[in-house]
Amino acid sequence: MKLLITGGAGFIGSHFVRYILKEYPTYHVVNVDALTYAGNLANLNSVADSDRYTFVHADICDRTKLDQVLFETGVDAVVHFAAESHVDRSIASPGKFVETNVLGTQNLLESARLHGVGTFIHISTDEVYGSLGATGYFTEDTPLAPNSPYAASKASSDLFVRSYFETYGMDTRITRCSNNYGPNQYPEKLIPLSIERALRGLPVPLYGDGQNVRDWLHVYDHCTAIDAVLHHAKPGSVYNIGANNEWNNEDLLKKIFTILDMPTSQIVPVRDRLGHDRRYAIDATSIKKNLGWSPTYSFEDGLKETIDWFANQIQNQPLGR
Ligand code: NAD
Ligand code: TDX
Repeated sequence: MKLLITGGAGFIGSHFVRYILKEYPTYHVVNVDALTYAGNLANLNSVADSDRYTFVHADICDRTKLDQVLFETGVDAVVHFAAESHVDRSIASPGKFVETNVLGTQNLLESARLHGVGTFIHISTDEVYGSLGATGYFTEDTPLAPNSPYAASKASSDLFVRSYFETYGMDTRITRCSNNYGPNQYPEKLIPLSIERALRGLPVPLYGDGQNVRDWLHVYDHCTAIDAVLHHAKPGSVYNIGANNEWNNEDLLKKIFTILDMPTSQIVPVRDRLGHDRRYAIDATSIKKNLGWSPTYSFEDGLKETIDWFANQIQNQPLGR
């Protein structure tokens, strides 16, 4: 099988590129990435020389280039990670999120359709469902109610993906995952940002009252879930992915500081994020029951491994590239 992976130089995409090349020794991967601030080819050093891996430096908004790549490579499936992915950046500057996440996705769908690509997997997020109160879970039937410009752009792209299934009968599949953590994440999201700042002796910002809740999943477990969707899901399907691992931000930061054996006085409450979603929690029953997937990482081990990875990076080179 030959896969076109977009955003393969980013956090989750780079784990998935390496995962596929390792788990499927006959598969080929073509990685299309624009190398924005979040893309880092060093994430792919271990596979860069593989004759089963090709990197194409391209923007998913560039239709001519996409058509050329799809024509030349004749891929069987697209796994679409490329996106602007950070909520705070979407609040400061929403336009880019519409360009990449909405227009870029539609561009890619159209190119894939015209080149007869078999399967199109769209990597989405639980944020498209909006915010939960203290109880309840997002299921695949929860209505879309995105709150941030990032979430709105992802929900819009989900709807375009759905329309390509309904209108053209294209084999599209959507995954909606909870918050990922693990090595190689750009240090702007809560976990990598806190580890980096703690290790550098800088204040670690905690938004608002610190009681917002997220459901954390190790990036490796996200990769195995996408693998299951790629090989076993039906056209038009939607799968939620999560680990039943809810933490409020204050407790999570305290846990990180405990593992680091550092004083929590470095955690500093700051002004809340605008429109800050209170709680995300995923009901992953469907992917467990229908595709036999389940997460494998313990949060304790995954967090320690992630902290070690960042500590090692900081020792060897300055971050904030
Ligand atoms: P990331 O920001 O680490 O990486 C995004 C990648 O996409 C980068 O390599 C970047 O260079 C590339 N890219 C951005 N714009 C592009 C464009 N116009 N053309 C081509 N490439 C472009 O993101 P991530 O955290 O790895 O997230 C990957 C996907 O998973 C996104 O679609 C995101 O919405 C989704 N997701 C992320 C999380 C999470 O917790 N990080 C959770 C659920 C879903
Ligand atoms: O410095 C911080 N302090 C803080 O308290 C940052 C960066 C975040 N936070 C809070 C905001 C959220 O409640 O931590 C929580 C997690 O924030 P982010 O890491 O920015 O993630 P979130 O907004 O939950 O979105 C993430 O999960 C879903 C990813 O960024 C998205 O790409 C994904 O779709």
